[in-house]
Amino acid sequence: SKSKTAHEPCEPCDALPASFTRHVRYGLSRGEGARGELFQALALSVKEQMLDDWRETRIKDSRYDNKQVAYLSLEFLMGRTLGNALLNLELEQDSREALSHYSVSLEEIEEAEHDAGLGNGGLGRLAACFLDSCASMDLSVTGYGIRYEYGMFAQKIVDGYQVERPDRWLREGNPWEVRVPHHNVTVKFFGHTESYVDKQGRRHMIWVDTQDVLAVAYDMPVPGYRNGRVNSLRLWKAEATDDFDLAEFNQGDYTEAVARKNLAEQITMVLYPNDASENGKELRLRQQYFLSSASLQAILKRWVHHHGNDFTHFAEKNVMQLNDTHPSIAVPELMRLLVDEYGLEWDAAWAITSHTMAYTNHTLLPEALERWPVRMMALMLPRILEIIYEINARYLDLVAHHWPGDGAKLASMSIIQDGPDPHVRMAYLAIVASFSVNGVAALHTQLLKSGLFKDFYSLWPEKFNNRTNGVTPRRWLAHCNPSLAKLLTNHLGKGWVTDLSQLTALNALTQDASFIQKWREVKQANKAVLAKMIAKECGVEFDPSMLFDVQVKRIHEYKRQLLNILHVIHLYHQIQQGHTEHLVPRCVLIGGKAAPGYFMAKLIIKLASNVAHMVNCDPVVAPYLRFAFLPNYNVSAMEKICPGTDVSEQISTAGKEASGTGNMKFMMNGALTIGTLDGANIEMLEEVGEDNFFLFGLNAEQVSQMRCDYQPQRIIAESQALSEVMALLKSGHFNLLEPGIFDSIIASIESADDQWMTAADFDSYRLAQEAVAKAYKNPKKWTQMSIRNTAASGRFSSDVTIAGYRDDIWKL
Ligand code: DL6
Repeated sequence: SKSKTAHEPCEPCDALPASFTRHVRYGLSRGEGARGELFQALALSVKEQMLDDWRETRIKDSRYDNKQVAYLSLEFLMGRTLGNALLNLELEQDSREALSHYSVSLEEIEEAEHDAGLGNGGLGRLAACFLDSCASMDLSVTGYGIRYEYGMFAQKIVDGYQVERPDRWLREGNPWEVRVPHHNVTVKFFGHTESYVDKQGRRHMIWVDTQDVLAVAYDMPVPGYRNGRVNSLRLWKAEATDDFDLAEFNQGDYTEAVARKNLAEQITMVLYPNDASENGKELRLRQQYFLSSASLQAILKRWVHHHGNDFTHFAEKNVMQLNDTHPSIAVPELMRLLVDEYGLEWDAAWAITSHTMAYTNHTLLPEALERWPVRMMALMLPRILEIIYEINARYLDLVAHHWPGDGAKLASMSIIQDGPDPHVRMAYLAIVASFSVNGVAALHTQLLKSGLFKDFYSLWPEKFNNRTNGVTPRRWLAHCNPSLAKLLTNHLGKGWVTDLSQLTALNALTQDASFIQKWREVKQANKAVLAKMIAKECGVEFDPSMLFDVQVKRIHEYKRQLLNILHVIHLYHQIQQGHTEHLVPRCVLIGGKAAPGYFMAKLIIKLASNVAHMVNCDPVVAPYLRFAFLPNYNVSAMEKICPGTDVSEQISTAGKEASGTGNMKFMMNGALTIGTLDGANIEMLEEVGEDNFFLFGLNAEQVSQMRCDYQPQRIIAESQALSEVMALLKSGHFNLLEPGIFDSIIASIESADDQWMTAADFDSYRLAQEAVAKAYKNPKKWTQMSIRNTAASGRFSSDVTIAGYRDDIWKL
């Protein structure tokens, strides 16, 4: 990977141990090497090892005029970088050698790295997995995001309640990033538009009296797996422009100028912590435009640098993948840049825009589809709004042609949602402008086509396609589960790391007693590691001989952590009644963050905490059941959780979870899934077969049929188990000191309006859990099922997903 071209000689950099010693010598403030400082020194020396390849990657991509993909995303949930970088660069041994003079292990140093939590959950972590796959597959793909000062909040649990704490992840500095000021650009806000006529008689619009913000570029390296490619993640930070300050200073208004400076910097201050809807916050729209404008300006500048103002081949050489609607304001912004700044005619600009934009949808929840008030856009982005109106007018001509005389269709499909307070429908804008619209699992895409985007599908069927999500096997197997990785490599060779389909060869080993034994030993050791973490973080003893049953993800009603808690209550009740004969001792773990303003999700956390308290303090229950709520679930916690899990809970209401990616991480690490026919669970089931998956519940069609006449009270009355659980809940047993606090949870389960239909699936879930317990009683059979799950997980490598994007969307 260190091959250099003849005309680009590079000074060989120090080998890692020498470079580390140098960084330690000049970097340590406390002399004796605190872990955080040793981490900084190691990270800086690892980055140094990448610098040549990073530079060469950039040179190679521009020299061969490679088609470039810009992955535009408001979120990149990178987690820690060090361990993954050492794996990809094959620098683990060197790092251990470098650290050998200090009484600290590499693992301890890795723990000193703060998670880069620049995302909420699945969508942001998917972006991070994609970056790893793109680099590992030698693809010229750059991530563009925001360098939030505060990432995803840290969650504390106080008296059972979630409390949010700010996450100042940059406090100690970020050793991975490089500030690249020559790539800075300015982004316009507010002001107004004016028109003028040029010498040729052409009318133009200009956007004037704007308040400009400086977008400062920071690049993070993304090394491929042992292939010499180092791609970039470009993160933008907002700063005040000098001009901006100067005008105010000249008027002598010093304090106003400083305050304005802070206003500019607010744009990239904090990640919005809602995973479903952002409630129309002005700052959020500013973030979206800031990211989109800065990234597109940088891309166009690079183009002009190489090709001058000739955009004829721009669309052949560039793709912008929009990660959900969040960056879809990039559509009118690209039009603005091409028309207003580079002087293209509208039609030429539209041809380029509509051949470079591609949109990924990540949700079926209608409330998560972004809409922005027209009045807000008119003030903040006046020129952008004019362009959206123009795009809409032209597109509605097409709709009118397709559905002649159908005024209702025009209204329902319009990008502008009319009414007393009109809104811009961002998903529609993205669909209209994109050459590709994809869902993230087969069922999700099918539901987009038949439901949410039905009319668009009938207008442009060729745009719609499915790309089932995946996760990177580097981080989510090779790095996070080194003992399983070693076992796999010993039996299958190393090839699986970049070709996960090779894991199917494991099926031939399911009858090999010694292999089964080794597999079990690995799982047991991983469970011990997880148990240690639970003891430390939750103060609850998880016994590795018990079944580890885990649900970690954002807390949301549709994900139905509530169903899981009801089942725990059911087990608790059974044990207290002395019905223990069929029980398998079980440790249940739930973890995840609730959006700070999401009342029900926060109440579900409180219920989990209170139930856990009652379960764990009862000595009669202890031999059979333990229950913990893990605070502050994040990427690095998942790296310990998925290797040590026996059963993974993927129990969303069918038709609500777009795909899921946690489900794939667990499967790869040999956990069995208890799940509904939702999202990518369906494809996982197809791969592994019903004998190795605990399926339960209504399917999406049954859910929508039952919604018309949903009678949860009748369902509860007909189920003895659920009646008992509800009675216990209503008795106040879990909230003796806080009467009534769970009333809204009880009401939601009993309500005919319960969209998540928790009661409907309870009995089916309970029976599936009984099947889990029965299977776990047979260790050999269980282990064989575990091996088959890992064996069948190859399709869920993000390499496979990215191969699909590469061939069918990006056409690289
Ligand atoms: O596609 C990644 C991920 C899916 O696996 C999850 O099923 C889905 O819920 C998540 N979607 C979002 C969208 N949020 N909003 N808006 O996070 O995407």
